[in-house]
Amino acid sequence: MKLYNFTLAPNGRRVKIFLKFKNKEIPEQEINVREGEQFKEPFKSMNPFNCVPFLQLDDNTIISESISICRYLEEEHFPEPTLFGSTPKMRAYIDMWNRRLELDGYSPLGNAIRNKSSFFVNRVLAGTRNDIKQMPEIVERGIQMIELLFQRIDQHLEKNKFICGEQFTIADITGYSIFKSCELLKFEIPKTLPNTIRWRDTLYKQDCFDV
Ligand SMILES: N[C@@H](CCC(=O)N[C@@H](CS)C(=O)NCC(=O)O)C(=O)O
Repeated sequence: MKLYNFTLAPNGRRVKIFLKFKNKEIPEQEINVREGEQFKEPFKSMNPFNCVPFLQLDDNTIISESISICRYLEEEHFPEPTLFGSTPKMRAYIDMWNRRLELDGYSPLGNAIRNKSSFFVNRVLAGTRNDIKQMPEIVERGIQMIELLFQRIDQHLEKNKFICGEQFTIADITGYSIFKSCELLKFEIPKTLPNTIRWRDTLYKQDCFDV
């Protein structure tokens, strides 16, 4: 198998963090998505969504989506230590938190960044080059959504070291990506949400994020 990735891509970093946590390496090939290499062959036929990361299996199956790649790698190759949970209850609980964080935080922030920075003019949607306009309302909505998410999780974090309890999980990798997106947007976590700040600080000390 081979992982197609780009060092500076936040979603690619999620797979790199996963591998670092597992202390594993797999064959990789860099695709420079800033220079549009993903739109050239053979990459564009391999992944019509024109994004990284994606994993090519030995039978040529392509798995894109960073979390799906991590899930496959854990289930097929690197089961321990688990990041997705080892019981049906924990798998559902971790998946629930990961989806909440992605849908209510990471995706809205990603859209906010792509609608704000001049770097993303003509590339507002990942994997496209076109004249879709940047919209300030999407930036504003991203900030509103992250404020709401942080307000909703702060009390839960009072009794939980990581988002799913004592155990570091894939949902914490998504949480870390949320905090890095907040930095890019220069959004500061309100001081009234001390448990969210403590979670961020705990995550920032984990070795696996040094990739
Ligand atoms: N939901 C996908 C998102 C993939 C994605 O947005 N990748 C970005 C890099 S972080 C990309 O390839 N962008 C190419 C572009 O902007 O044209 C995942 O989690 O893997």
